Amino acid sequence: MTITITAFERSPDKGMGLARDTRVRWALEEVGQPYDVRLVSFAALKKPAHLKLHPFGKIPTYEEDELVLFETGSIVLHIAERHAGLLPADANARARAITWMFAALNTVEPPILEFANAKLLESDKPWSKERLPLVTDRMRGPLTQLSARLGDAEWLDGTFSAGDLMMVHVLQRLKPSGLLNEFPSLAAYVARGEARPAYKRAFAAQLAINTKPPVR
Ligand SMILES: N[C@@H](CCC(=O)N[C@@H](CS)C(=O)NCC(=O)O)C(=O)O
Repeated sequence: MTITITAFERSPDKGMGLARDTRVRWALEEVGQPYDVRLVSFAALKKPAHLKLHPFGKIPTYEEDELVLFETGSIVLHIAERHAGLLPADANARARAITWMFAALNTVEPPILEFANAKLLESDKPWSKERLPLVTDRMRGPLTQLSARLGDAEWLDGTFSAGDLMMVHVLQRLKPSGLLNEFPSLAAYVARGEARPAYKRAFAAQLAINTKPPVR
């Protein structure tokens, strides 16, 4: 079985690990599956060859022999279902871990992305000063609730799972703003995720690409 994923040739975050290929790399590292990476330029993302793999022209994609997947939720779930290490054996615990994956992607990530976009892409707009507090408050709600649910636990539901992997990666996007520090238990949770050897390998692999001098 050969696994190939796609990643940015040059990530806008310069290798901070926020690009979503990091989630997929992390999942593959957790389950011990080797993989190849095909680097894609921004221009190539929207060209027919890439659109055949990803209808929305984004990274990452996942190819495993004949199978082609896009959407990190689907890719990480596929990896977790086929290899031991990311989902518990007990059926109910497994369903709960998958629920946390969906919670990360459907409930927590959207307001974080809205906040990040408001800061990064809209700060020059005349309405930005008024909008940013609204967007920030919309994000604080789910973060407060997530922090309350996590409490002092190490992971969201017992042992580390694909649900934690997804949640930690989603929360990492808050780090540059400093906002994660408003929620010390979430900041510690993210730090625990980042301390995992599999995460460190995934992070180092994407950093190496993003710090390589450009080919002239
Ligand atoms: N929901 C998708 C989002 C994928 C996504 O937005 N990828 C970004 C990189 S992290 C991208 O390719 N952006 C470039 C673009 O949209 O042109 C997933 O989870 O896979």
